[in-house]
Amino acid sequence: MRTQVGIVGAGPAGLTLAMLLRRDGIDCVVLEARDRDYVEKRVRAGLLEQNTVDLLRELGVAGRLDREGLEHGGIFLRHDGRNHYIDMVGMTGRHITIYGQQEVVKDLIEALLERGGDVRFEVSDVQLHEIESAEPRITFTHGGAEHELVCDAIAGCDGFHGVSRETLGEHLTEYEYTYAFGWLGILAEARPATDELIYAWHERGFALYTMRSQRISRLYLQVPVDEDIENWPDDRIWDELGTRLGDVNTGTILEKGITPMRSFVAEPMQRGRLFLAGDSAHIVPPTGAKGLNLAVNDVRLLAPGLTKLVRDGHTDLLDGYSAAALRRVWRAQDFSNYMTQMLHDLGGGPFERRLQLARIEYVERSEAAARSLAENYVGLPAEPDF
Ligand code: RFL
Ligand code: PHB
Repeated sequence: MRTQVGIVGAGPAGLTLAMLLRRDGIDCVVLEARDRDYVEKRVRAGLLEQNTVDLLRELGVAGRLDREGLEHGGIFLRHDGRNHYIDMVGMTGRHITIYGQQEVVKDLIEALLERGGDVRFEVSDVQLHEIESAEPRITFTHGGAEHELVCDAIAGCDGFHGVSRETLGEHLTEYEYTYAFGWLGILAEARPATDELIYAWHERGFALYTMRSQRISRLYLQVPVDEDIENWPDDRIWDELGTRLGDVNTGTILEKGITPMRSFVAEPMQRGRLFLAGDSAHIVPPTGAKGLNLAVNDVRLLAPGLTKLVRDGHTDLLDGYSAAALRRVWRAQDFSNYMTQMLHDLGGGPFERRLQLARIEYVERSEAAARSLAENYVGLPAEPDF
């Protein structure tokens, strides 16, 4: 088999890239390890930056997002039993939108297939070969048979546990920071008791109140990284959320799980004809809500370079891909780390906790501090402006 761009992974990065390339008339094949149903139901992120929403609109896949997405103007910071509103639209003119990542994925898959896109689900044994040549290849198993896909370039959009980063091995420099805590997240059939997200500092640890619709709430609790979900029957979860967040509407818990927190960057995000995008190259802790947005930004930068390579063999745009993408990745790393360090119990004792409160109060009192948080949270303008 032959295609112009082989894309490994049908998450937000791989699917958005496929849409961008198809718009330019470039052939691509998306190879995904999981089945379609699994990919469309995987509950993860929910917060889209204005840049992300704008790109999905530009691609003509935002019909349902525009109808069902919840547009937000800011967030509440909570501590000592009080909520303080940060008016982000007022300070930046930009919105954020709540719309589940799995809904984005569903919409992208539907649009891609409708437009004649080629997505193969349930592939296994994916291996990348000769990435430094002009004809890199992907071998994989699908439907019980072995296949080979010859490409002009490969996009490694296969997430943190994929094979693409592994293929680059010793050529990468990896930066990593792990945290002693994770997030216990639930999805619940309950009307959100707040109209804006609440990020809560509490002496028992961080909590976040977010939502998916007028009927579905999503809530998170900071827990130790090695915590067993078995220790958290539903009643305990609701009690703890009530303690940390104040007014919480309870309901049936539809899903629960614990996610470890990690900061990670692999550099450079390219070698030869293999280009990494999204979680395969970087992970941020979810406190800044940046992961999916970074994945989409990567492919927004990558697509024009791939198009130029395929059309006229020039690599000049691609040569600058990693540096351009990493600029935003490191900005987001810093912001996500700042939000995480400000709001979680880091285990450093009372002095550290008082410093955190001083930092939060600074954001509440100083417009300069609030504006800095706001412009990072809603997403800095898309390259090349930033
Ligand atoms: P994905 O979504 O992991 O997709 C990678 C795809 O590749 C497939 N795959 C393979 N396919 C073929 N062969 C292989 N060998 C393969 N290995 C893996 C996988 O099955 C998968 O389908 O990566 P992508 O596209 O880079 O997207 C990144 C985002 O998923 C991620 O950054 C966000 O979910 C992070 N995140 C958040 N991001 C935000 O922007 N806003 C948020 O509010 C937000 N909240 C969150 C989050 C992540 C969370 N968890 C569970 C990690 C909240 C949580 C709790
Ligand atoms: C979510 O809605 O799942 C969400 C929102 C904001 C975050 C993290 C997760 O910072």
